[in-house]
Amino acid sequence: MNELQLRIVRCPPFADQRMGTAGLRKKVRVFQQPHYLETFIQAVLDTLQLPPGAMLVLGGDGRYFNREALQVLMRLTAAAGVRHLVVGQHGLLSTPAASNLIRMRKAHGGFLLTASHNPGGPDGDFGIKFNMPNGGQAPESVTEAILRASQSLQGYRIAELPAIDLSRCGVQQHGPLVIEVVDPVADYQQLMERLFDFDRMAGWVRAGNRIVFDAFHGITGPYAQRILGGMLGASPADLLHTDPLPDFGGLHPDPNPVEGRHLVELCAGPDAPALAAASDGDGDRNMILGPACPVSPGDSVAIMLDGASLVPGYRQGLPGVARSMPTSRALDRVAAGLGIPCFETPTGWRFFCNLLEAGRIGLCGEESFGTGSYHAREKDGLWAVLFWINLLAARGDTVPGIVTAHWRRYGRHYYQRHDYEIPDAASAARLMEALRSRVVALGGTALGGGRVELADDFHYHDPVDGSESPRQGVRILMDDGARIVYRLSGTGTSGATLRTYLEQYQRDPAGLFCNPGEVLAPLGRLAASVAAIETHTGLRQPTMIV
Ligand code: VG1
Ligand code: CO
Repeated sequence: MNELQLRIVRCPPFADQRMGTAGLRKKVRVFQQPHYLETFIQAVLDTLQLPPGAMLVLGGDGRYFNREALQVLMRLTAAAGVRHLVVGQHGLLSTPAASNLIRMRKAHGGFLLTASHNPGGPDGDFGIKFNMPNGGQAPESVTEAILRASQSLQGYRIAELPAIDLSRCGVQQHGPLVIEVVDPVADYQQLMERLFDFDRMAGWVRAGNRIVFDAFHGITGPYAQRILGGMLGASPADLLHTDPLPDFGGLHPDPNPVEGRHLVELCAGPDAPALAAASDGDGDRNMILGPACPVSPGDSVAIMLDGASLVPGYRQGLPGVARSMPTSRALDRVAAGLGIPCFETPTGWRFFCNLLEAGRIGLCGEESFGTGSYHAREKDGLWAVLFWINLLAARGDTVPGIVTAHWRRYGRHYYQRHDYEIPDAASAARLMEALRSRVVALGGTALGGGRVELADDFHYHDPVDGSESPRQGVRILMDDGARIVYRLSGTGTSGATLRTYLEQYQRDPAGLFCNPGEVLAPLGRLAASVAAIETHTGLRQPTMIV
């Protein structure tokens, strides 16, 4: 068998390859600079020290630069001694499907090419995540080591390979390197079949319950066609934007009520389907709506836990659950009722992985339209849609029926996120520092008509590996069930985004059906004044409310 021809390329290091909340995200043009992509991949490979002959999973969400980056990845990983690459056909794999493949194939890890819900195209964003052998994103200790490696690299090693054809499934041999091109949907579909009652769900669709799903020209189209269309019988006309496109067809694949306003409008009208849903660019987020009833992500995960015993993959009970700190505390109430622990972690899926791996939790979620379970080590958009379909079919109820019953039983957590886009990152940093310096003194004081019960900068102590993650967001908890959380986004590619998260608990049955915007407006004003947002940034209003 021929050896691979290796070439060493010398170049100065880059200083800015720190991974954020979920991987390294930069403008496509930054990744297109000579040596930029190669340096980062080399830094990952140097840090990991994979055993000779290792196996890796590669794939992405199909966005602009995916194809070119994959060819580079194959050549660098081959040069590092990897001998088996499992690659999604056409270079495509959804984030949860990639996580599953890494686990199923017992690979040594995987590179996921995606900037998730960030815009795509030549002027948009690109990104890379590295996932570990457990299928979850590299933890902070590893991403920091990768950063250090990238900052001292003097070059990289690349193998000479022909342009690899990824258009057909099957095994190719290039000298000692095996490249296995796989159907991106098949293993994922089998995984879903093990978790859900597809007969019952298909019966529910046959009974006239219509599902509308929007893939925003991201990765989930092929998955939705095969699973929602093929297995459940959803009408092809109701599966929208299902071909993955490099620029997402000009859409912004971010499943929230702003980008998905057409679904909100559809559900508000007379032709509302029984369930409408959407996912993001890389397939790990979900938005769920029913007739005149958008479901907030915090409610969604709480309702899933409440109904988990009706879904085959969860019938055996769950050891515990988790939510990211800014996510609403609706989940905590259901967990308390079941007598199971509810962990509170920093933002970003990687913090759930230790808990999932240790069997401490079986279900988890984030306010940012992300929900997942023990079945993978990433959040999973289509899985959440299937979970809801199974729940609807098993309960024989509607989305609004399930949601209002939930509020009546547990009370309602009114919830909104106000984002402020701040062009000058330095002033955003100053705002957070000023807030940090005074937050502790707020404890016990009167604020906005209530009393502050707890005020701090969230510090996470990982109960599994003992690692510490300080400074994960400023939170102010009031004695009347209100809460404000502040943090800076870790997924943007220019300027800074301040996220303020607002929550107000309402137990009174007479107050369950108010407009969230109206309920939370005073808290939004309080949040802006406590952080002096206008003084620091000049912004008088949030840039986006979800
Ligand atoms: C955002 C969300 C966070 C999510 C992350 C990745 O991070 O707030 O909850 O885990 O995106 O989601 P940030 O740092 O911008 O707030 V995605 O779908 O990348 O994969
Ligand atoms: Co995503």
